[in-house]
Amino acid sequence: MFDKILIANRGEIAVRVIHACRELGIATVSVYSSVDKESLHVQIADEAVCIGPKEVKDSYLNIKSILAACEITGAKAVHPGCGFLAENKKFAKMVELCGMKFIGPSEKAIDLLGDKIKAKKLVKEVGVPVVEGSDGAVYEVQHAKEIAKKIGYPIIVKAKAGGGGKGIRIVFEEKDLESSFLLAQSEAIAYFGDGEIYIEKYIENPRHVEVQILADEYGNVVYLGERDCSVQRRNQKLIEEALSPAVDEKLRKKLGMAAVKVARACGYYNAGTVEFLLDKDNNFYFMEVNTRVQVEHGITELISGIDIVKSQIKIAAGKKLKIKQSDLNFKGHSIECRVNAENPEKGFLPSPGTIKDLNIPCGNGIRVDHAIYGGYTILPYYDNMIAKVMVFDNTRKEAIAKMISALAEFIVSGVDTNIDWHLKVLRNKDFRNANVDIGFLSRLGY
Ligand code: MV4
Repeated sequence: MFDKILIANRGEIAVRVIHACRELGIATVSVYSSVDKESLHVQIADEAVCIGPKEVKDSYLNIKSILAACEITGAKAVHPGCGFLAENKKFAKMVELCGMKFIGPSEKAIDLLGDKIKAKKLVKEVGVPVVEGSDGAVYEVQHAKEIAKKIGYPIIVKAKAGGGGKGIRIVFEEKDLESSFLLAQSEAIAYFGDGEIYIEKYIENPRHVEVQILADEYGNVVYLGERDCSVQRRNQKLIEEALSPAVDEKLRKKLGMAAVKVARACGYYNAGTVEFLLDKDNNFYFMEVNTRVQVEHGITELISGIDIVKSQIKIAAGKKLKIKQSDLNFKGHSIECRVNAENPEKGFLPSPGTIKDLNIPCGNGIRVDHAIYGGYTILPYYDNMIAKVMVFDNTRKEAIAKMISALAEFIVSGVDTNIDWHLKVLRNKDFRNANVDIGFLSRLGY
């Protein structure tokens, strides 16, 4: 096992990784930007190294500086958390070239799965359902029109290097295709430096259902059930649940086996998430693989009893998965609400500032992952998510009641938060009836 791990991230995920390391008896190194010294991940780590100024490109995305911090402290492995460098193949490669272990999948798997066209082709070859569309990249508007005519509108135009919803455009009629195609292309160049585009039939009002997997370096793969992340606004997830209320035992097994097949097809190891769309008739389609631990991993931990972050570390240390699929059973229902420092009445305007009064909910079946404390200043330079409130209970109905009870006790003064907004959504009739899809919040005007 590693004796020291450097965590190349900040906020609640860095704190989460530090906890896992501590439980495994591993020393921890935090990194921080010059304005981030007061952050919780810096305070609780065994050591901390400043890696640059406030701008993320010069600190949390500064590969050279992070590798230097590893060298100085003698860290044996790097956990990238989520976001920042977590899905950066160059970073994964550099960490390993410097003689350390990257806690995540191989550079090769990150590379393959980062190319959505390659990933889709491979997944299709192994017999996992994908959405009908172009056969690879489309370079000309005229070609796009021909494909769209064949598969029928609406269609969706996507960036090969995309993911998480950037560089995508939905097109309902041919007259809008040209402008959408060109917009997606220029957005893709701007965001990813790669303008390659592909086309799919647009699946209307689907659910976003994603399967958590764990795989070791010896070909053992298990799935930990799915999460339903349909309650999202402009590609930002706000409420997630595990398991999905739309998935029954039979479908769960099919989704799980499909996710495992995808992992095997690309020689995947460590933790990963295979994302699917689920249409009204419960047909599922592969979308993409997230090659990192995700923000919402905690709700899967609650229903499966598996510590995903500790598993990641053990896998990276070369240990075999101890669990088999037949050992796993998923129990109860869990929900997560992402609490952000923002004002929903002002278009979800971020609300950085200093926290004064603070009461974090607690109690039976309540878990709050966060990186805040009274007197802490939420900085305007980084993510405004301040806490993930997770609840676990026997049924979905009880979990919703528990979440309402927990959030009502969550007091944060000094900054605006979306806590009351969450309480409103939790009381919404469609949400309570699990009648949601990815358009749910936009239909409510959010
Ligand atoms: C789609 C889709 C509907 N039909 N593809 C692409 C990346 C991702 N993670 C979600 N993506 C989607 N792909 C087809 N063929 C719907 C989504 C989608 C979405 C699209 C636009 C705005 C918000 C969205 C939220 C979830 C899923």
